[in-house]
Amino acid sequence: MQSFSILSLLRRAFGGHASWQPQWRDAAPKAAYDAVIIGGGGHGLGTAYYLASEYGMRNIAVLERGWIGGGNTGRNTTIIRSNYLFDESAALYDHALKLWEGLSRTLNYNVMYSPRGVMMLAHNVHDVQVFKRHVHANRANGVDNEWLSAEQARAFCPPLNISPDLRYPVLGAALQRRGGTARHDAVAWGYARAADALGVDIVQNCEVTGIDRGPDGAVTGVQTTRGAIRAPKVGIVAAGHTSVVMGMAGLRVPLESFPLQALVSEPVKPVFPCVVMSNTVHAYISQSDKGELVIGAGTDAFVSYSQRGGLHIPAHTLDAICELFPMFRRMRMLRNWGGIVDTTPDRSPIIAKTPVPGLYVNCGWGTGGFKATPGSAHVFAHTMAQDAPHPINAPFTLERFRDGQMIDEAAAAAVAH
Ligand code: FAD
Ligand code: PYC
Repeated sequence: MQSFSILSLLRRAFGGHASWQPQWRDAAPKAAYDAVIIGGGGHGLGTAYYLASEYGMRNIAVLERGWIGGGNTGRNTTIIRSNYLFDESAALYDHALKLWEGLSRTLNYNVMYSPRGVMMLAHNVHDVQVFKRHVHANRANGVDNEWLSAEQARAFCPPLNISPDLRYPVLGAALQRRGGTARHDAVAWGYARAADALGVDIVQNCEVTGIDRGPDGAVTGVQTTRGAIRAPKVGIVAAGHTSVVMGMAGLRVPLESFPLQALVSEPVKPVFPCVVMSNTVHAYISQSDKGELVIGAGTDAFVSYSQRGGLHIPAHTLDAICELFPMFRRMRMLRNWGGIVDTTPDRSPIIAKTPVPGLYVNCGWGTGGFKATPGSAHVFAHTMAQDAPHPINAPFTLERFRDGQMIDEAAAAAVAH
């Protein structure tokens, strides 16, 4: 009888590699492509996947200066929802939510999308009014959202403390039942594997250091730490560093980069059934499938490219968590980290052509782009392939900051800035 070691069983199960991470060709870059994407996060890899799968563009590459998913995609608290206020945003984020619903099947890779419900707590009259306004606006757009009393909120999330004695008592909550979480790095891996299978080159450890333009001003390619690459189309999807990369083409963007932090606890048995967010006391929390409580904080008050952030921010967040969920007071926190988020003045993204022919940009997701990953990638692929925006991203231009056509989603961002 044949015997198997655990390692050989894992190798058989995971295609020859004793790892949960799927394998793709870690390609060396070619000298020329039909298009390159700068940035191997979920948005960049997803864009490459849709360019290949929906537009037949297979001679393309994703250039990542570190490792794929090592940016904000692998650092976020994975909250997915589409309860934004304005019509333009509802269309964009709900497009993404619908794609999340079938993404594991589309990619043939389990991204662990879990629509467990996202509940946003109201702690004062202003919160109640704002959230009710969101509930009504969302429903008018066909996006699910409902108002709960404090008692209904606790029935939905039993660990929640609704005592009127709290410094910021819970007065009610807005609940989007289709909202939830997904496994962040699986999203990068799933898109990478599926794009690779269609012939896309994924090049890690390849930093873009320059953008080349021809005599007519149009893009002709990029300079990288692994040599020059020619390409008539270049997509910038480099969250946290968009201003730096756009600067290589001589363009300025209305973005500020801030550290945003998160932390996880020691793993415990399933105890927390949903996602809860509170902008007023400032905390948001869910439980991962590994059992860790996943907790997020606000941005630091100063701009920075540091992937760390000030210590007082997570400390303040833990105060808020302990007041709202007293049963977590004795838990230990395991680790915390930061990511760099690019924030626009109206807290909405830019997904657009730029004034430089052949150069496209997808940026400005601030604290909230994970939820948008499939939708953003899908419409950005359309924009790059057709050299024209998809109707869904048509309002998310660079020019709106010049023309005043803002889409102000500061309240829906739900993270303290
Ligand atoms: P990234 O994953 O950051 O990918 C960009 C990539 O570009 C990086 O890998 C980087 O290395 C690469 N790059 C940069 N410069 C270059 C260059 N010159 N050459 C080559 N490559 C380059 N959003 C939500 O919706 N829900 C949440 O719960 C949530 N929580 C968050 C919590 C934290 C702590 C943080 C930091 C963010 C959170 N976000 C959340 C926001 C979300 O993570 C981001 O908006 C989203 O992941 C951005 O994805 P991306 O693919 O655009 O960027
Ligand atoms: O956009 O839902 C969100 C979010 C939660 C935490 C950080 N961003």
